[in-house]
Amino acid sequence: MTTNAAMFRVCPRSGLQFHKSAEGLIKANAVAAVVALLVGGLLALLITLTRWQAVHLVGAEDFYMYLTAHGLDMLVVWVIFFEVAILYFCSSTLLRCRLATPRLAWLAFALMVIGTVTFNVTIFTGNASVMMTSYVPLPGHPAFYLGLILFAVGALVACFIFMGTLVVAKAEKTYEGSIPLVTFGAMTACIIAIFTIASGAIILIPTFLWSIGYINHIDPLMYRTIWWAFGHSSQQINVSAHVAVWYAIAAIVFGAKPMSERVSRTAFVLYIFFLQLASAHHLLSDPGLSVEWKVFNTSYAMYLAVLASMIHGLTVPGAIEMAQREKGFTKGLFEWIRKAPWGNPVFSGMFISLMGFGFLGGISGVMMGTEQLNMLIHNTIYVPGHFHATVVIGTTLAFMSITYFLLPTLFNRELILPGLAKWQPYLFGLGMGVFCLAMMGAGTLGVPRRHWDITFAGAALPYEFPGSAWLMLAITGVGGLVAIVGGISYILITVGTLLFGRKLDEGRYSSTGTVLKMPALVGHGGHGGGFAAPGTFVFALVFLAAFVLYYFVNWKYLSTVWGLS
Ligand code: HEM
Ligand SMILES: [Cu+2]
Repeated sequence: MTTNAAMFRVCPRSGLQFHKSAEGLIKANAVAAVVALLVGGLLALLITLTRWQAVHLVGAEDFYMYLTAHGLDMLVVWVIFFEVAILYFCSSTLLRCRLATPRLAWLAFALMVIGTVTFNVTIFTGNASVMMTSYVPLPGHPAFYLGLILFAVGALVACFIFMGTLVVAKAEKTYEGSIPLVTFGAMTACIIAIFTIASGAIILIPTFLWSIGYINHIDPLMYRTIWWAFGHSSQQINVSAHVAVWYAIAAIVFGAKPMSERVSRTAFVLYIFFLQLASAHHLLSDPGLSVEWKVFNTSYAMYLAVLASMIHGLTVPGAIEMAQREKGFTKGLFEWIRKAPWGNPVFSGMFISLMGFGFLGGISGVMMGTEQLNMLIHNTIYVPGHFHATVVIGTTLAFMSITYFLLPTLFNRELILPGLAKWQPYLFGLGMGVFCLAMMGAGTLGVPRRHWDITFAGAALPYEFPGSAWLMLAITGVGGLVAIVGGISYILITVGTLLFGRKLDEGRYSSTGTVLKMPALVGHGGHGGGFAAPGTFVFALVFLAAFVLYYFVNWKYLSTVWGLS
């Protein structure tokens, strides 16, 4: 038992213990995230209907403006606000302790909001259609960079508050043993975030000074190299955070324990060690960097980070399989997954997130990260095809799924429209799956990314894409629309639940907290010979086969586009 002035309540439905100040902050950050998702989603609709060449909705200037805002509001604002909520939840709530310095956390929140408003206003007044990568010497208005910097400072403060809360929990002995795996995953995300934001500062502060005329030259190659130390690493934050969410959901829905705590923790540590060098995969087609540098960094370093994701991709379903088998779903290889709660969006969203991230995002990512194969798809629409599989199906859908758990526990509201909620992950995840595959198809045919008009009307050097490219773009449009319907459903359900959902008993606040008792640090064990999770093992073999096949097909394809033989 710990006693202090802080106020705690225990959620009667989940047994989670919420610290009152942390609770308000988690809610505020999550709500800000959903608002950003709404804005980004409306823009997604407009740009999707423009890339669908037969519709070609908005004009060129608006297209680049909306694309810039879409990229930032989604990948920066929605994702990072939600991650801050996750950090506070995984420290204060999971460790049953008070949040360190809640006032400072509100300041961080305010900085992030002010930053968001600043760069959005700059973009929407037509002053910074520089895409989310804002490569120099493409100029944006100083307020654009300033907005990003303010946002980043806020996020950095939030990271330190997370770390501070871990210290508080340890000092006030609110848990026994080591921190839970989910908190460990959040800590990984936080460590990476600190590195990431530092890289962002190193490049964006000089760029801001350049935009106000204080510095007269920024080397474009240096900009790109450091920008990607920031841009790539921030994706590894997302991966760590959504993997932590997968583990959390496996535990929440199935009571699943990790197959091996040690293996899972080691896999998180691999992210920390190997992600920075792997950033080189964004520079594979850049002149000025040596082949040795590119090959070394993308081979050894990148594959170790990939290994980590594959470990999580195996151990999360493996843990679910073992928990299901213990409940008696032991028939054949797959009864455990057939009888999983497919109508529960917390589970279905998480599982689609895992499969989509692995099969679509993972395999395409390794292909693109290979120096020679990168030439096939560099700067084509294949690239957004790949990363919508990672950040949208992977990260965004994982965050959506955990929301369905947070609404009744953190917000104490009963979900409205449960029928729609059942379908939401399928609409969003499967729509996105089609969208991503079709984009990758169009990219393989050479269709460029970030391009308003691939008919090249009036261009000096015309080019005709094969008819199948137009078909792919149409399928992209349709898949995108289905996903957008899924996204709108999510927003409708979450906002509607906050406003109109039936209020649930929230438990009483008191000034005493309880200690978190961890299960012993061992896996299930005791299964003797044979595989503990044979169904998952079969999934892994299918994954491997798909991987090898796809990789091989691309080498074959490369040999045909490269008329050397
Ligand atoms: C229904 C959901 C979504 C749809 C239909 C959608 C659609 C699109 C389209 C059509 C593009 C333009 C591709 C190009 O021409 O190069 C794009 C770009 C992008 N999207 Fe999405 N998107 C969705 C959700 C998201 C989410 C949730 C994120 C982040 C978490 C995201 C991040 C991005 C980024 C970073 C870009 C690239 C911006 C740039 O090139 O600077 N999108 N999206
Ligand atoms: Cu990357």
